[in-house]
Amino acid sequence: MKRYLNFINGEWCSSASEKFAPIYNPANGEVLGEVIQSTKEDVDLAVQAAKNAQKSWRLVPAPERADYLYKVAYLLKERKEHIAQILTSEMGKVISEARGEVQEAIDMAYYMAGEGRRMFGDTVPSELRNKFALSVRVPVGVAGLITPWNFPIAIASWKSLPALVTGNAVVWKPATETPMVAYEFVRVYEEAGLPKGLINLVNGSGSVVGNAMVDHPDIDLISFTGSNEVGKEINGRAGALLKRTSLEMGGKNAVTVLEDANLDLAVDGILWGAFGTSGQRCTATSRIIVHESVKEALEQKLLNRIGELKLGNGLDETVKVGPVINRSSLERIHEFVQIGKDEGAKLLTGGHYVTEEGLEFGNYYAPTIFTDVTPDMRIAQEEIFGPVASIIPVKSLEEAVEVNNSVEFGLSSAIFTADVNKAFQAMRDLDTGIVYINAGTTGAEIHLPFGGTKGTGNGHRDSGVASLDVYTEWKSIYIDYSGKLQRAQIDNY
Ligand code: UN1
Repeated sequence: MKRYLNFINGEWCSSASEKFAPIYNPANGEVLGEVIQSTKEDVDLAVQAAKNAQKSWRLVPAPERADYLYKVAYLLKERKEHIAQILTSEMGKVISEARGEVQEAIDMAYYMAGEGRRMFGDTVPSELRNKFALSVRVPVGVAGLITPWNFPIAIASWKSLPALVTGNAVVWKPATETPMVAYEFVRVYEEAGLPKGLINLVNGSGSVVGNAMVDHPDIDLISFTGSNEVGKEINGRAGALLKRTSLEMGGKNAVTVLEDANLDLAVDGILWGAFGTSGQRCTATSRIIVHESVKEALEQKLLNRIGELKLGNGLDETVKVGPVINRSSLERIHEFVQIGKDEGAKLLTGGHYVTEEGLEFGNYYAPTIFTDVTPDMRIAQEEIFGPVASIIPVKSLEEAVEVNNSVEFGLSSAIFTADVNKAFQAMRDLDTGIVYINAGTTGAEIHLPFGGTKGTGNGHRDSGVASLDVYTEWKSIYIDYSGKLQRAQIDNY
């Protein structure tokens, strides 16, 4: 059985714990390998290696640092199919989406490599004569990355690439469910020749490895994507140490369909947004806010099309919806369906496990739509992270915006309308970090900031140029060439 190890200071290594956990294929329950469960001591070693390596890395010119990122991009491109196959086996998303995800990492590598020659600072006029003022970005130090299983390579790329190009070293804890993709990504960094100690991989649980990272005095920042519960805990622990955190913690994203919308287009957007990746995206569509005059027509069109969503093993190219990640997730989704029924929502379609022949050993759930949902119901408020969406009827754009904004999260929203005035109004008023007009809630591009308002995060952004703010400090520099001591802010001294 293949064993997946840690990568510390340029070496693949085990842990003193000598404990391994099985890696499952969610499509059929097959054991794919096993992964080392690390201890706090492994985190210490990784941090030490990172701290050491960063001392010289910060002095390497950024365009030279970027050369490694170009190599990462080329290697990822070469191995795209190989990594995508592993991603589907380990995580379950369908192969076309897995390819798309690896592409997201490739794009991010090229984009961030370009940053090595930009990474703009500012030059500004000084208050005083013969004085020059500028501000530049400098690395923070050692970046601790904690990443989720639903986008095991894309999200790791959003964090590790900007961290490295700006001159930091990395200690990375991938999700326990997806260590094989993490291994593949680190192999790419290794083969790109990245100097040892700059990327360190520590596998294991959040409660041991994650906490040790958050508490470690020599990890200068934590960048985390995952559940709200864990994000809040990280925020509390890191906050007590005045440690910088960048947190991205999910959504309760809505598509709004107005009375003048192209309904077929809206249905395309809803099916892809709600059931792509089996609804396991932070950006997944889980609410459908619809003008009451087109509610029935929309429901009918959704029902006509839902049968297209063939369930199965994502390695089968004809499959549209893969399994969910594990049993406990499957059960949690089903519990939400029960809650929806108890709250009085009407089940339009789905609402059950799928155990037909060939799928009986996997974690399959039928694409599910509730209707006549009211905005205060739990199924309309809480993140389900599965293939379940709720239709909420409204009477106007204003009401739609109010419903859209009446949840604790603010990641993504979408509106379908043919009225340009309404589109602009929605663009302004939808309180989310990402807004789509006439497109679904998923599919953010890597060169734009990714993140959200309210409970979705703490104001930082992944990807896009904004992500540089997570991994750099500003240093302001004043150069006085007057030859005498000039006192700022003091008149006639
Ligand atoms: C996530 O689910 O956390 O915008 C990331 C999207 C993808 C990334 C999703 N590009 O849906």
